[in-house]
Amino acid sequence: MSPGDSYNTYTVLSGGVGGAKLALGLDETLTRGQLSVIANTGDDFEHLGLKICPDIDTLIYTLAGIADPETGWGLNNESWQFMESLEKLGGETWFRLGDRDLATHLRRKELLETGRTLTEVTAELCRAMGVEASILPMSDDPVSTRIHTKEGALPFQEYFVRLQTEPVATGFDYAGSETARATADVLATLKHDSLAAIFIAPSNPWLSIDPILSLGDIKSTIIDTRVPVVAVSPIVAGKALKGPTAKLMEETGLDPSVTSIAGHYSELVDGLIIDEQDASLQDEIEDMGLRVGITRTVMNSHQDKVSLAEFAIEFAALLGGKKA
Ligand code: FO1
Repeated sequence: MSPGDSYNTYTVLSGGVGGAKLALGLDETLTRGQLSVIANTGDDFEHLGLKICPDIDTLIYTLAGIADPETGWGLNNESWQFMESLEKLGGETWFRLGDRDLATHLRRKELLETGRTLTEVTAELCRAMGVEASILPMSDDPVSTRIHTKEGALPFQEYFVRLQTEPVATGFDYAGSETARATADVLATLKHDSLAAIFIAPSNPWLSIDPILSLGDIKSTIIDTRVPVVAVSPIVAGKALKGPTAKLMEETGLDPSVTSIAGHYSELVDGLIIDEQDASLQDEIEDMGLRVGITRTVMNSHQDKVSLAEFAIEFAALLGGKKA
């Protein structure tokens, strides 16, 4: 970013682990106050009397540099005494809550019970953990992602964790999204006149991004924005880097390719960033009206995350204003 640019803030829509990697790269590349992250809350659920917000916590922990590097969720150097004791007492332990992670959930519960919104509580947790970027829950109202299967509609964490994404998916819905409102902070960020670009992180489009877009105001604001909107494909060479994206695509009749991702986002984005391994599909995607950025999108090292973020910022700047 050259200094003095009036368009110098960025917003990224993100779910958990995959999206958090790009958010971290952007946070490292940008300076204080330049990045806001719109976090998916469709995975949130009440469990053991706690309000669990997995994507928010994964984003906070990742940007704070304290996330478990193996799983991407939960905390590094964790201990599991609480889970072991709960097991002995006959409690549910299929959803793993580490001893340090437990403090986050208890503190969130305590703050929510004072009447603070999820947005305010999330800002408080970010402050406590030294995260400067603003992590904005998509809504302060409940929205629950459900996966439709032959056995019926499954709540997200039942599908994702307890059943290890085994069931065959036939569709999705986001319960509550008809009445849930995007928060004022989210809409202000998306409409801010300092905004330079909107990014859609390489999270699962159906499980992590669409819940955010299911909030009417957010989708319409993104469609109407004058700034470039750029998505990073979560699929590389027909495979998802993490999670069930490719499996879900096959189960719902989609070819697990970057072309299908382009089709999913074509009404919303100006450009799609794909991995070098998918370069041969550039023309096909450009024929859909999208600009294509080609780079290494597989993020293993810290530098990978920073390089992809820098590429995304440059690519968005190239796109300039919204397509006519
Ligand atoms: N994912 C798992 O696969 N198994 C778990 O036991 C688990 C526990 C967990 C605890 C806190 C948290 O913030 C996330 C946790 N996750 C776990 C990940 C979570 O299910 C996913 O990160 C998201 O919901 C999908 O992005």
